Amino acid sequence: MSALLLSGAPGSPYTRKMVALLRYRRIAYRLLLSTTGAPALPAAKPPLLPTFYLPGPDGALQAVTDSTPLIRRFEAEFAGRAVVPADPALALVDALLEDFGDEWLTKAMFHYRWTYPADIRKAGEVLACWRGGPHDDAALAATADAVRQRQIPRLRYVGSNPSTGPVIEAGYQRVLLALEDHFRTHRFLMGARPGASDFALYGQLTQLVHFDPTSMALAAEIAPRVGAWVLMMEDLSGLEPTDTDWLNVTRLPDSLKALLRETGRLYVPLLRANAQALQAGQAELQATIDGQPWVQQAFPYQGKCLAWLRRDHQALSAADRARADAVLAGSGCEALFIP
Ligand SMILES: N[C@@H](CCC(=O)N[C@@H](CS)C(=O)NCC(=O)O)C(=O)O
Repeated sequence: MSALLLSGAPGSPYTRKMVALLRYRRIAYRLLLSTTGAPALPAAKPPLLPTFYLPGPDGALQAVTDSTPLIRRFEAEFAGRAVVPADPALALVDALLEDFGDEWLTKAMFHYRWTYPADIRKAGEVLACWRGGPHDDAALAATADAVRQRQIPRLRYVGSNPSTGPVIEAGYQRVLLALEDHFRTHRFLMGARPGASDFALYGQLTQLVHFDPTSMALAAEIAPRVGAWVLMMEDLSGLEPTDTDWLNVTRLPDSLKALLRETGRLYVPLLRANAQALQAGQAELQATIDGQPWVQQAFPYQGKCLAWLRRDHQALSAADRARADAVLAGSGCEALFIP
């Protein structure tokens, strides 16, 4: 098969997630940093990064987005070096943490980047450099301003505001500490080899831990192992994983359980309130997260995330589901599977 074609950007956590995954899986790829000059490529709807251009049933290229189902598609299409754990109960835990990384940790990324002056300044300029060709100073200043003016008002879509900011930041710090603790004894979230959740958290943390100054300074202070892990995740092409490298789901380390507790504490109430709002046809969801009122636009996409997780939980055999439920009990995540 010829190299997979995708477009993306270094400042896009989901692009970083997928490029690192392709490297680890030794799937040849070509990354387009810009699609200008490639007019033959179809456009993704909605236009999200990364976009993959994959042959459809008629052989013509189709624009495909959404890292989570793409990872499963590539698991089926390319053999070996799987990122979905072999044990279905552990695979559910991995999928849950993947979603927490993709959908919750991205709130921290967006919040830090577009809240603090130093972060706004840097992201405006650097993201602008990645748009189009080289910029002279005036063009860079103008593009940086346009990027900022587009992104800052979008803070409300992720639910970041002065009352939720402290909840987002305290959550980010606890996640860093749980990861730091985990990396005292394990190389990856899923054991001695990475799972889909490793790549999801990695994607967001490329930005939080190594790009945006405020969240980066915090990580440097309290989580050196996390900083090292992020840089290592970038290229795992030389790792030789074996079947026994996965964690044993019946003996999950407390550090991983701490991450599940964060998922239950922060993300699960959001997913449930979002599902209720969507069901009632309401444009806004209202939740209480960590004791704070949380109001944001309801997201059909996160309704889909919840449906995928419920489908995966439902698809487990009774014995596997019992093992998964035993691990999730008391984390707050069990509430996801109660309709
Ligand atoms: N669920 C998607 C999310 C992708 C996504 O949200 N990408 C961001 C950039 S990191 C994007 O393209 N946002 C649209 C925009 O900025 O206009 C995935 O997993 O790939």
